[in-house]
Amino acid sequence: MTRSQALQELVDELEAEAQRDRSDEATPDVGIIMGSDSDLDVMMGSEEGRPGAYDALTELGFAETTDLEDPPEARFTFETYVVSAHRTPELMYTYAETAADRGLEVVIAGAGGKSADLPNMTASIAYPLPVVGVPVQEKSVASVIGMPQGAPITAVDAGKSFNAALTAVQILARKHPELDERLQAYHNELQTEVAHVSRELHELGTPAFEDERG
Ligand code: AIR
Repeated sequence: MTRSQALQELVDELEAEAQRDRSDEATPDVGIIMGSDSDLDVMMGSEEGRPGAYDALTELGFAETTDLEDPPEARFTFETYVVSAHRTPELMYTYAETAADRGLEVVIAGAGGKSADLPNMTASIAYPLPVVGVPVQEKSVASVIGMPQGAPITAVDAGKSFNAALTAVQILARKHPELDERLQAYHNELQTEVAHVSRELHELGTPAFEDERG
């Protein structure tokens, strides 16, 4: 099958980037790929729906790299691409094969449909780089997590890209104490929120609490 020129250019750019010698600080730490831009709301989060990987990473101080020649000032960064296991298998292969050489420490991969093969194939090709799989829909769960022994993937429940990002940062935090602190501070905020709600419900009683919530 012939490759489109636009696809070939992306493949060439990833391969060229893998040959470059940039510092750890200049390259993205987390790579996010999804099977289609129709996965964007689930993978990155949307105002109407649930928060996603974008929201989790930015909350933890990560910035999105869109131009490697002009990276964000933030120390920790992520990159985002659409990569389809079935429509663009060469791009998937190159993305996964070059991921470690391009400086990524962990990849978050999401796909939907019944043949959600991007996460599991990326995990196999990028191994031993860790890949966190996100089934974009319920029907994608089996194909994301169903890996044979010896070919691991870490995966979250359907649509839980926010948690996938937290897992990615947990992996990075083993090497970067700063991220460990940010994860603990995030969890502390969660605990405070629950504690406040708990006290309010208890002290107002159910009907008044419901009224207050609108
Ligand atoms: N997909 C795309 N290429 C391979 C797969 N499995 C998935 C996408 C998306 C769904 O197919 O991840 O969830 C439908 O994609 P689209 O582009 O038709 O909206």
